[in-house]
Amino acid sequence: MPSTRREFLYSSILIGTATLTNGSIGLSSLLNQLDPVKDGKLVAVLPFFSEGRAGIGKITGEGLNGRLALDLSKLDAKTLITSNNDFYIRTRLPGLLDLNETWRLNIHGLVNSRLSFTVSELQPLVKPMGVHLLECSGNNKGRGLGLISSANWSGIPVIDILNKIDISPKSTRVLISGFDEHSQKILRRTSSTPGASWIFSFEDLESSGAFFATEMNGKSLPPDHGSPIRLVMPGWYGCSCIKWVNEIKLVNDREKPTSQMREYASRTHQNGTPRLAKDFQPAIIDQTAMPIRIEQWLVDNTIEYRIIGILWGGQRPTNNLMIKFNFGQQYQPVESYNHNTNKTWTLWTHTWQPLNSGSYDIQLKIDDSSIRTRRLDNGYYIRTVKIDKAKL
Ligand SMILES: Nc1nc2c(c(=O)[nH]1)N[C@H]1C(S)=C(S)[C@@H](COP(=O)(O)O)O[C@H]1N2
Ligand SMILES: [Mo]
Repeated sequence: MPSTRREFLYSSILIGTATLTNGSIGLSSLLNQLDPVKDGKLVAVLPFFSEGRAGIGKITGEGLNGRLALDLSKLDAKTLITSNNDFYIRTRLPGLLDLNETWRLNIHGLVNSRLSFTVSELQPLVKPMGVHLLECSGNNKGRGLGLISSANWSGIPVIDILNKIDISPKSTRVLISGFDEHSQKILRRTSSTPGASWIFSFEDLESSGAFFATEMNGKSLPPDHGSPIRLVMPGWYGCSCIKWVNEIKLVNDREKPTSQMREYASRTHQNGTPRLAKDFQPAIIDQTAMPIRIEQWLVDNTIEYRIIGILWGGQRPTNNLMIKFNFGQQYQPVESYNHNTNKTWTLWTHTWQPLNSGSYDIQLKIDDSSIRTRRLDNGYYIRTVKIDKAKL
């Protein structure tokens, strides 16, 4: 598209701002991000119905109550790597943690000799780890489903550390713990339990490509994201990605699940709360998709909608994404996307011309029974939009 055409489109978007109705998202903030692929004029961005905006784009609370949700409505091709300031936060720096003290990673349990590393001793092992997405298993509509982000990480593969340890043959599992002593009072409504640790099999750590992150987007790890060391479990829910890691304990199959594992048992799709850590299933994010922005366009004097969404989780790329706009309707293939990684999210777009006014529940599915999609199947990510034809 010639640049003059582009400029014309951008200026018409600017004029469009004045026509925004209450509850719509400010278009000016989308100006630099929109790719006006359509020959038309963007009129409005519609909000999702019956969702909260708590802590979206603004840090709320401290310590265990601290939260920041990403504003997903602004996500586009240029912001697929979340900046350190925008990356979602679930639990801020614990009040009792003094980052000025020398950090130690202590290794003990079923080992033939204990080990301890300082951060400077670990530094030579740091490598680029690439882009990986994190999502809180408690991601919810109260925060616009914004407890999800993606960053470019550097760190140390967990396997590289395990290889330095003289592990007893009796050990079958690895307990990874982080600092989690908070000075702040725990608010009941956030229903968070202090104490952050998770138990993994050696196979979990190896096959997922688990690593101890020390850098996020080329900067040392920010305090709220687990400075100086946090675990990243690629493809697993955020609750297993322990921050402020200070302890590795080699354990066996008799080890009980940690309080964090029990707290998150249902959100990580366990069958009840298993009595032993070994009976927990990997906290893997299944293949998932949801809409993030509903754009209203004027094209050749007719209103049409462009839905922007994301596809994330899963173990292998798919081209079987389907969409429907209410129960009872037929699913149809999503128009445009190129899914080639499961490490981070992929944008998709779909044009939609609803025939009637009303409320539409946008639901997605993967038309491939060999791909597990538990949260798509149970409707977790259905989002609702209200179309009012009289207002056009
Ligand atoms: N020490 C510690 N680590 C923790 C938590 C915590 O409360 N304490 N929360 C976990 C949860 S539930 C999530 S979703 C991720 C969030 O990481 P982020 O805040 O860097 O996005 O950290 C995990 N690691
Ligand atoms: Mo989480």
